[in-house]
Amino acid sequence: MNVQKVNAARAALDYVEDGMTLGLGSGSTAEEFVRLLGTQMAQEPIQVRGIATSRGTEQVARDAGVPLISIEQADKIDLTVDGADEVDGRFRLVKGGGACLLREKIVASASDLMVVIIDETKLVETLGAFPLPVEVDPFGFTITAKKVFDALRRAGVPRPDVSLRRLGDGLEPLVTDGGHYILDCSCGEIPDPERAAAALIEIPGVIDHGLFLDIARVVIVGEDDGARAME
Ligand code: ABF
Repeated sequence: MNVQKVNAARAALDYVEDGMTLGLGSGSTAEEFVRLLGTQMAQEPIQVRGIATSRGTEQVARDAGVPLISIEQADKIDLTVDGADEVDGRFRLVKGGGACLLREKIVASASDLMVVIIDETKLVETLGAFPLPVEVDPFGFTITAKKVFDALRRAGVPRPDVSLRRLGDGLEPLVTDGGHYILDCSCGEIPDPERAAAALIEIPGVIDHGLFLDIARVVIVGEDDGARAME
C-alpha cells in the first residue's frame, strides 16, 4: 500500500457522518478506507453501517469491526467511497480492474454522493490506457466479444484488443461475484467515453462496463504528504 493511497483513504473519512449508510468500494485503496473507518469507529462514538461491493471488502469490514448490511436493507446510501483505475479531468472513471465493477456501479449509482480515492498515477488526460473491463454473461461470450470489438470501433477506438480475463493459471476464465465473465478491452485511448458506454450497454450479453460516467462528485488524490480533494 503506497502512502498516497493511505492519505487519500484517510482524507475520505472527513465525508463520513454519524448515522450514515456507506457504500464500501473494492480494491486496495477502498480497503484501506474501511480499515481506517474501523479504527475511527473504535475511537469515536459514530455509528455507521456499510454495504460491501465485494467479498474481499466484506471480509476487510468484518475484520475492522465495521457493521454491514445487505443492499436490500438500505432505504438510502448516503456516501460511497471507492477507488478507480483511471480518472480524467471531468471525473469520468474507468473501474473494474478488480472485477467488482457491477456491484460497485450499482452501489455508487444509488448513493447520494460518490467519493473516489486514488493516488496520482490514476489521473489521466484521456481514459483508455487501462484496459476497459466489460462484464458479460458467459453464455455466448465469444459472440458478445466480437460485438464489443465492433462497438468500440464504431465509438472511435481504432484497434481495440478484446480478451477474456482468466485466472492466474491462464486457463480458467475469471468468474465475478455475480457469476459473469470479464472482457478486458485494450483501447489505448477512448476518445468518446459516452459514445462507447452507450454502444456497449446495448449489446445483448453485456451486463455492464467499467466506464463510470456522471457518478463521481468528489475525487481525492493522495499525495506523499497529504491529499487534495477536487469537487
Ligand atoms: C476498485 O478499485 C476497482 O474498480 C478498481 O479497479 C480498483 C482500483 O484498485 P486500487 O485501489 O487497488 O488501485 O474499485
